Amino acid sequence: MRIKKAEFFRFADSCADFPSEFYPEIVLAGRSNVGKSSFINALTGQKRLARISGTPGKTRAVHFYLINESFCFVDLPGYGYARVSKKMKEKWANLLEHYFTERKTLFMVIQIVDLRHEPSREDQQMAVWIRHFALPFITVATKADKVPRGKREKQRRIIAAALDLSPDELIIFSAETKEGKEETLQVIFRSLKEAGFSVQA
Ligand SMILES: Nc1nc2c(ncn2[C@@H]2O[C@H](COP(=O)(O)OP(=O)(O)OP(=O)(O)O)[C@@H](O)[C@H]2O)c(=O)[nH]1
Ligand SMILES: [Mg+2]
Repeated sequence: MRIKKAEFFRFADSCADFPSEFYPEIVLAGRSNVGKSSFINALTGQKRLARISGTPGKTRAVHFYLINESFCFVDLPGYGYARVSKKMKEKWANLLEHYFTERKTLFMVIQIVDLRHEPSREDQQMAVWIRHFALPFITVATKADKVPRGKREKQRRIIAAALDLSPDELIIFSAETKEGKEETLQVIFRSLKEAGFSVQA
C-alpha cells in the first residue's frame, strides 16, 4: 500500500468553507499536541505537508489533504487545549461538532492518543462519540519511540481498556521511526476498497 501523491487541498476556517467536492474523508481526532499533523506527514512521507509544532494549538483550522487524488485526510484542531480564549474554544467545538454530525463525505475516523499516557476523559468521550456515528474507525497510539519496548504491552492494555477496545485493535505508531505506518495504511486502503472507493494505490 502506498501513498503516491499527497497535496494540500483546502483550508477551512468555518463550515461554509468545507470543500463541496466528494472525496471520502478520513479525519484525525485527538488532543492538541498529540501528533495528528505529524501522523499525516509520516503516512504521506512528506515532512512539511501538515504544520507541526511543539506548542499545542498549532492546527487552528480544518486542513484537507488530497491523497492519490482519491481521498482526503482531514486535520482538525486538537481538543483539550487550554490556552485559547473561551470564544475560540467555542468556535472550534462548533466546527468539530458540525464536521462530525453534518459532513456527508466523512468516511473514517482515526483517533490518536499518546502511547505514554492513560487516555484523558476527553479521549474517552471522543471514543464514545466516534462509535455513535457507526463509521469505520481506528485508534492509533503514537510517540511509541518514547516508550521502551518492555513497557509497551502494559501501555497497550491500559489504553485499550480505557477506550473499550481489545488490545490488538490498537495500532502502535511513531512518526519518528515510522513504526506502524504500513499497518495503518493497510487498514485505510482496505476499508476504502471494501466501501467501493478507488484508491489508486
Ligand atoms: N518523539 C515523537 N514526537 C512526536 C511524534 N509525533 C509528534 N511528535 C511531536 O509532538 C509535537 C506535536 O506534534 P503535532 O503533529 O504538531 O501535534 P498535533 O496533534 O497536530 O497538534 P495541534 O495541531 O496543536 O492539535 C511536535 O513537537 C512533534 O514533533 C512521535 O511519533 N514521536
Ligand atoms: Mg496539528
